Amino acid sequence: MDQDNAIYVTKPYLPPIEEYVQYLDEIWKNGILTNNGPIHRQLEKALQTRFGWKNTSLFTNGHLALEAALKVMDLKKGGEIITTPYTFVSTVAAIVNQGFEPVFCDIGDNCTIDPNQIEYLITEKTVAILPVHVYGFPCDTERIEKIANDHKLKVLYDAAHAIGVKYKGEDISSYGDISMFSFHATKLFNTIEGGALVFKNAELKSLIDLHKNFGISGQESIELVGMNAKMNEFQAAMGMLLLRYFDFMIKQRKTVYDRYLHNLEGVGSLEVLRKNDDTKYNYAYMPVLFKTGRDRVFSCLEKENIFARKYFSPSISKVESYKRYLRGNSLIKAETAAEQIITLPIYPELTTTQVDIICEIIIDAMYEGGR
Ligand code: T4K
Repeated sequence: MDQDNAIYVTKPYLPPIEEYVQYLDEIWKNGILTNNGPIHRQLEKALQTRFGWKNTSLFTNGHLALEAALKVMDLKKGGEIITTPYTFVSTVAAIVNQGFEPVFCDIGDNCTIDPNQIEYLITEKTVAILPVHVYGFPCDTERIEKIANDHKLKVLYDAAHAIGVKYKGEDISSYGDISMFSFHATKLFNTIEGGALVFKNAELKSLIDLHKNFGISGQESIELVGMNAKMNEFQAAMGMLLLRYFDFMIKQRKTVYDRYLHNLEGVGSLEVLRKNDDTKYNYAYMPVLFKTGRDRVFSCLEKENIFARKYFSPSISKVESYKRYLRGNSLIKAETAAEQIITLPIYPELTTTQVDIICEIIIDAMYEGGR
């Protein structure tokens, strides 16, 4: 690939510009740019209808949505939250920023948190579990729910990657107390930046909405110490449009995903990570573990202007600022996966020819290293 045709790990799908301009016209007419405007309200409803989401609140990004969730869950400050180190740093930063202690639990199948390890980490200070449906692969939600019920813990799912995923016939948001979805430009469904909380308890709706708007409940009333985390109308307009294209985007991604599987399955010393059974997947990422030679493959791709990523490397347990939270339990699976992972390019416009070229480079790089 020459530089002009470089391929990145993702490329946002953009709707026809004329369709966005129609929304711009509407925004210009309304004169409302943000603060729970009409398009924001439309998108909240449209997402609920499309995905069967229960109570929903939109945010300007996924990270602030996570922080807001931690604020409203009525958790004892300073408490411990069991989470995974195999995630984007946002997950753990949210825990620390909100005054809790992250406790890292190793991963199991599909790089999601290992329920077998969770119970060993529970102490009298544990207040919640924050698992991540990493790459859109559902966690073992049933085991996690049982542990949470047995120990009276809350469950907040980081579902940043999991929009549109169904597990055992249910939308992924139906598991846990609250789920956070990210609509960042790099996600399969984007609102430029953006995110949402979806939650079981309807009473939380007004509290969450207060928190994301400084705690303001009226012109002269401020009910609590809040934040500013509202989605604006330009973001919401992008979301309304991309909802029209959601099925198309998934279909295109599936074609790319299937081509990778066809080309890479059975190639020695690599493992294409797969969804668990009972999952209707969204093809959010194309994660591959290279048991040997990961960095050689990565740099061979880079030389050809193919910019894959090592999501999620390093394991957060290896990051200096977070090492103080280590408890001495083994995180070997997370740390090994972080050293072996490459997330390959996947997005609707990627062609099967491009996938074939990427796979050829990968296989050649592996042969060079003697496989
Ligand atoms: N929890 C989890 C598990 C998450 O993965 C994330 C975010 C969050 C929480 C927090 O949600 P948000 O607050 O972000 O809504 C990216 C994203 O910024 C981040 O949203 C995402 N996870 C993370 C996995 O990936 P970077 O630093 O890798 O992004 P960047 O700018 O290097 O972009 C990657 C590639 O995408 C670029 O090489 C080119 C392409 N790209 C990127 C942008 C921004 C485009 O083609 N167009 C674009 O507009 O973090």
